[in-house]
Amino acid sequence: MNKILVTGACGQIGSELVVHLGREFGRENVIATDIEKPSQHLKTASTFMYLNVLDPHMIAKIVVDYEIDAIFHMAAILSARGERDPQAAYEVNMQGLVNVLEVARRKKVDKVITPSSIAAFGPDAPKENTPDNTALNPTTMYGVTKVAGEKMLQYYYLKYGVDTRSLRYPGIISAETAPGGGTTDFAVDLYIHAVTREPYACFISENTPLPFMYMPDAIKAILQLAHAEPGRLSRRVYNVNAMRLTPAEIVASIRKYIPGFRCTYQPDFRQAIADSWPHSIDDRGAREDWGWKPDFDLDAMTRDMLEKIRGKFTIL
Ligand code: VAH
Repeated sequence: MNKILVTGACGQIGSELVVHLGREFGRENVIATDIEKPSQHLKTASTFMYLNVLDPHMIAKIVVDYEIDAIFHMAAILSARGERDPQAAYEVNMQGLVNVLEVARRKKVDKVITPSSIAAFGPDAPKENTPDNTALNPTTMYGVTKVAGEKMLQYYYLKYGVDTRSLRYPGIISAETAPGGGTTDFAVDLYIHAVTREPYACFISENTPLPFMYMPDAIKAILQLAHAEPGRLSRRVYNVNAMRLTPAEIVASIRKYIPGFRCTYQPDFRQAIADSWPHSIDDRGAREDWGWKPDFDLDAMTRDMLEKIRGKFTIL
């Protein structure tokens, strides 16, 4: 990898991934793209351009002009927003991915790395220690596009030799860029409300177990997968896991540092989405094939999150 294109660079994961890629490859070698306005941080870390992944000609132009040899395709509409507008989620998540894969095939891009999600699993998958290989019957459009996307990655690898790589992320918790339109966004909201001393009405019930990962581990995972020797990969899509957490457990961890934090629970339509997902994930494949191992547990994440969020509000 020398010249990298990132789509969805303003997103929750994309915005932090670009900073790490810029440090590793140089800002002139990382073309960060999105349809949103970039932060100053993003503009400093990379070369930013406007790109809508529904425009295959623009994707091809950037790949040719900048001699792109690897694409991190991060642009997607997440689960909750996807249930409000399933057709938009299908178009962005499916057509956007196919546009990227077609350009990669035609312009000989070496690698395409793009996230899948534990949202690819549905109610009939094992709830605890959900394995890489099991039923993939999601009940959300987001999950449907993730399953279909996984199959497209497999097809382009087998048929055209595009080195496609993917990881099924759990809920990602981060301090830098607020997530948008996800069912697991409550976990970030909890930390922000605790720091700003505002009570929070959590839209997921307190004892709902879900798989989670702290952003530094999410970045570590996708970069480890991207750098893995091709011969070590036994599959295109890997489960990755870090923590099994309920809202109540996150609140209890926060209260160790902010005792007065108040949280109530008012589940909404997103509860049914969360209930369809696994509680915990078996990621032995990633650990065995490319050495995956998370660094952060709940309290280490809480300490780091509270410090980072306090720093942001102090600056503001
Ligand atoms: C969402 N953050 O909530 C995403 C993620 C497992 C959840 O895919 O839709």
